Amino acid sequence: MAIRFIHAADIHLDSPLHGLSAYPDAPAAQLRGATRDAFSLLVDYAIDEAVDFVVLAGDLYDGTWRDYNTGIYFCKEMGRLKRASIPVYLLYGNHDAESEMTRKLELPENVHCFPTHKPETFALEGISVALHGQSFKQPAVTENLAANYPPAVPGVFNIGVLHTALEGYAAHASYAPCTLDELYARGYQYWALGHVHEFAQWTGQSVVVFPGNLQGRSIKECSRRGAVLVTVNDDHHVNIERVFIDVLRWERVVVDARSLESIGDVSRATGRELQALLDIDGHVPRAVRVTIDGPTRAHGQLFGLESQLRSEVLAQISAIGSDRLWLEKVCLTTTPLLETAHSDKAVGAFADLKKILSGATDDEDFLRNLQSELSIFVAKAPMELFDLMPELEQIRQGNFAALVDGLTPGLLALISEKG
Ligand SMILES: [Mn+2]
Repeated sequence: MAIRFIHAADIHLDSPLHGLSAYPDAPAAQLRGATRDAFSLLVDYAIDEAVDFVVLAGDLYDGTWRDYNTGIYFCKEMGRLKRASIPVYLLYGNHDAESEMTRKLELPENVHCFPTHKPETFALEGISVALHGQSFKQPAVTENLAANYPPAVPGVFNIGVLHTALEGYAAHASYAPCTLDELYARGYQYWALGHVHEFAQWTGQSVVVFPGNLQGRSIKECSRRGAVLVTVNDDHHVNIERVFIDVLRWERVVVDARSLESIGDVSRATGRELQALLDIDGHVPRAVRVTIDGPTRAHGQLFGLESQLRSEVLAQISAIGSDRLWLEKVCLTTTPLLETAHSDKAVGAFADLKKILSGATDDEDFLRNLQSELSIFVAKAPMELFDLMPELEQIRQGNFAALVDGLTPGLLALISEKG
């Protein structure tokens, strides 16, 4: 009979989600509860699928608990698995290393923890599986833990559980480093890894998997996330199925503005892209970063209208249904369409203007005139305006060269479009 188990890692229970708290319309309760809600869904899934066991490959916790509630919550979820007769194999990683966890609770007896002082093998009775693993004692484990893992047990399905950066993952702290070939050489059939938060899979002498983290926690952890359901046939053939159970998803939407002419066009195109997001897993709420990108005739109009653009995007979100979409940020990376749409004469005049503007920062008379005219205006400007226009602060500080540099691209773009 086939063996079926869930492999999850990097759950980071009760870790805060970042990036939406600055906005009053952010879903505070959903953000606070997301890592727990996703984990509870994973437990639901394990029970519904009646899997043989669950493997948690490190960073179950985000660090020591603020209070005992995190531990009590975890015991409750483990109790649900216990009543369903599902054992759990738990390994601690850098975030929940023994030395980091100042609080502790007794876990239900269906939970088997890998020790920190040496690798341990758990043999499952009845289904011919052996699990090998070693937890982190300190967060910064720099030795190759896998090198001391025991040889494969003959005739059973061997699973190595390991929290590791694996070689080549420069973006992740290089803990318990090892190479893919070293993992293959152990002779195990499956490696249940944790630490790298992006899904990855290799198939050689063993199947090696990072399931990725269960729930994205900021825009850096975007797109679908979850765990993997592993099915092992009698001949030890392994099938991996990704299970997406994140309860709030971070997404990056890039709107290509190349063929767009105005802020209205940009707004409508953004609305279409946001709507398309909900075609996949429409029930999962999204936190979205919108980037308007590309060379476009709309550049000059967009430049300086960031707050209107943000409102345009919010209006599109409201129309779609704001209970499923939240705006994390709007980024503007458009560039002007220069030179292309102009006659030679216009291009000549334009080039002259460009030269004047680029020389303006060295022209003391010009800067002096600018100062005397603008200073009067700045002296009268209400304080609230300083928040909306960072340029006013530059004027007050007498930083006119930076002011001219900052405004030049938008000015050129506006003029080029009028031409
Ligand atoms: Mn982690």
